[in-house]
Amino acid sequence: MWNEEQMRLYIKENLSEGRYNHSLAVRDTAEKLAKMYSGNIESSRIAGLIHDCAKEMDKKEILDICTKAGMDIDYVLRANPKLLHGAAGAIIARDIMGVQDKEILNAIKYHTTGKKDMNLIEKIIYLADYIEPNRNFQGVDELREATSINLDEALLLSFDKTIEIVIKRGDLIYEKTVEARNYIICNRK
Ligand code: DGI
Ligand code: FE
Ligand code: FE
Repeated sequence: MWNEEQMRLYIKENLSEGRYNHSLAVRDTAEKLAKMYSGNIESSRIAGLIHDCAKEMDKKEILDICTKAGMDIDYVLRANPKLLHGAAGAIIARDIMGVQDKEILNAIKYHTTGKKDMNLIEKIIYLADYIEPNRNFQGVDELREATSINLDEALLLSFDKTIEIVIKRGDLIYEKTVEARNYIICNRK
């Protein structure tokens, strides 16, 4: 597997300056959350650093990579190939960077949509992506506060916010985003 420095250079080469800085901020935020919730610090840093490594590839390239890797692409994904930048990123992490750790790969794969029954590192990366210090949408401070209290409640707020945004845009909602939200409500203590 590449070391962190090689990964950092890859994303510096392949992403705009803004998204490169976002990636470093997600790495650092993921590390903080891993410390706060007793997650794996090294894995969280790596997944945070490279989660968006495929974000600036064009749609056709993203679809190509995912198709070649044997994923099936439903009508929502076909209409919104950018939803697959996490899946494509996980394939790049595996095939180019030599990452074999399933936890890291899945945290990258599901960082945009979430999924039902997420594990700790998947939650950490999803939320770190949402709340890193450069983010400044309305409600982000509430989300930061929620993240420091309860990961599941913070995730629920994030899914609700994402779904609202997608509806306002008139876009399709991906089933995994809905399942991610419903799962938390059904499994609340
Ligand atoms: O890659 P980032 O910009 O850092 O963040 P991200 O990977 O969370 O991507 C955010 C985008 O993903 C945002 O534009 C909303 C979109 N998204 C998330 N869930 C869905 C969705 N878009 C659609 N159409 N449907 C979804 O279910
Ligand atoms: Fe992303
Ligand atoms: Fe991101």
